[in-house]
Amino acid sequence: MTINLRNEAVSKRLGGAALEMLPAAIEHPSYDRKAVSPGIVHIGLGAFCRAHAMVYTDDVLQNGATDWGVVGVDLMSPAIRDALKPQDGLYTLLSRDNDKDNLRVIGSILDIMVTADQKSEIFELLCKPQIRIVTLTVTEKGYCQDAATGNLDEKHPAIIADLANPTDPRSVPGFLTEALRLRREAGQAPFTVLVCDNLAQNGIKVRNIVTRFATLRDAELGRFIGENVAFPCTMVDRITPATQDADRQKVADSLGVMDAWPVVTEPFRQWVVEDHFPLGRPDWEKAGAIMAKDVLPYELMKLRCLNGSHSTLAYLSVIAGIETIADAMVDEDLPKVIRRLWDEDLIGTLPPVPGTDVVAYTHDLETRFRNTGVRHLTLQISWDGSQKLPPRLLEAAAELYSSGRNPKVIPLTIAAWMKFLSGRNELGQDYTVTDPHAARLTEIARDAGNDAAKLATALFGIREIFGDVLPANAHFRVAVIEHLSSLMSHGVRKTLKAFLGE
Ligand code: CS2
Repeated sequence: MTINLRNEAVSKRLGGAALEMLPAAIEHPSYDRKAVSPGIVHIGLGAFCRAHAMVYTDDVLQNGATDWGVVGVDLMSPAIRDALKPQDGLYTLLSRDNDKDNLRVIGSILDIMVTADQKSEIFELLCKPQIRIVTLTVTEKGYCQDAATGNLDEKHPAIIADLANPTDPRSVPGFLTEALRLRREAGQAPFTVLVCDNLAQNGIKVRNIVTRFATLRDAELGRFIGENVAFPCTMVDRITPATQDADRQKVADSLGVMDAWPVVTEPFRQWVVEDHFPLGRPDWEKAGAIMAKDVLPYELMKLRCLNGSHSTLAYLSVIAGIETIADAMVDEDLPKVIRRLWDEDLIGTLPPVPGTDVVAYTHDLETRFRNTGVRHLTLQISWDGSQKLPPRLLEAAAELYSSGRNPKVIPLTIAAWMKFLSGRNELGQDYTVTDPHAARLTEIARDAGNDAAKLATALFGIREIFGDVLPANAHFRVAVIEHLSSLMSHGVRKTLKAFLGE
């Protein structure tokens, strides 16, 4: 990681010793961090969890709990450890509401470890009785799932490798299975696994994935995990783009010390958690989390309305050369497209959500998307479409068709994603298609060129994305191909004008 700061005067680093020197306006832990012991291991320390679960837990520690600190684990790279360890795990959360900033230093991460060189130490920690919860934010693709069914992708290279060498895992299912096996061997009751990624019924899906992996490894271990490990479902929400150098500069200027990896986010946050924690849990409800019996209605509302409209904005914007969500929201047509997505396609598919007016929720989303303080790149949201489109929009489309209704905007989004795979926008600029299936997808796009039917037909054939039902539906196929032909021949602007004029 390179850190370029203009302000040479800021040479001191954020850390325990710097807390007392921070300007009075900067909130920071007032609890004694040295008196806090770890109760949670968190896997995947990206920006999102540091704007979300870590903040709820910081609130709990601020309220006086001392046994729910977090040890972060990264399965991929040492970058986050190398940035945060010299800061004693502290980092700054910069929450921005247009031009109003709020800065807070978060203290819930006590230590950070990396599997590449600390695997046995991490497994040892995971066998300790005081670790009662493992939380995860590893993105949709991190679970090695078949996105269309939500089942374990048994052909995934990391799964094949982990089944061949299960005591030295590199995949998330392999890692959780090995940790649970070792913990059982150590005579400890299993920790609760709390999946904080955007999958509908995330706890149920990941429970099935891990149980399946464990069964392929050893049927008895699979049975043990399936019967004894709790995987509560949860809905997570806070818009958190990747940190940019300008944000580091802003934080350094405000704090007077350097933070190698602050996180920028919006003021809004929401967390709904299924209340099933056999070994106990922090009082997250005191920090504003909703502890619920049934999380599914919240998950569907958030995944479809927020994430679904994000993907719609993202693909149309990337091909039109619009850089951020806030820019897309001042476009003359794009806000109308997502309004139609909500009103005509999505809202009708949702079960009632306790205490929530879903139409008002979509109006609040518009306000959140318009926040110019959060530079959320449309290209970032475009990542991993093969994993994101099924839970966000394709499942809703299948439900609509099966009840005799034709979705209007979802086929347009799918067409935009297909067009996006060409890797070149309408201004003639190239961008990278980031996706676990990128090689296959971009090859199909290259091969099909400007032949909409050929491109769509080849992509519909990918079962892991589209499943079997939607590609067999003539209404869906025709609608996608029509939009795709229009995007190819007339571009985004004219396609949207024609679509909105219908
Ligand atoms: C976004 C999400 O990148 C994306 O795909 O849709 O990260 C979104 O910002 C969060 O889920 C908001 O909670």
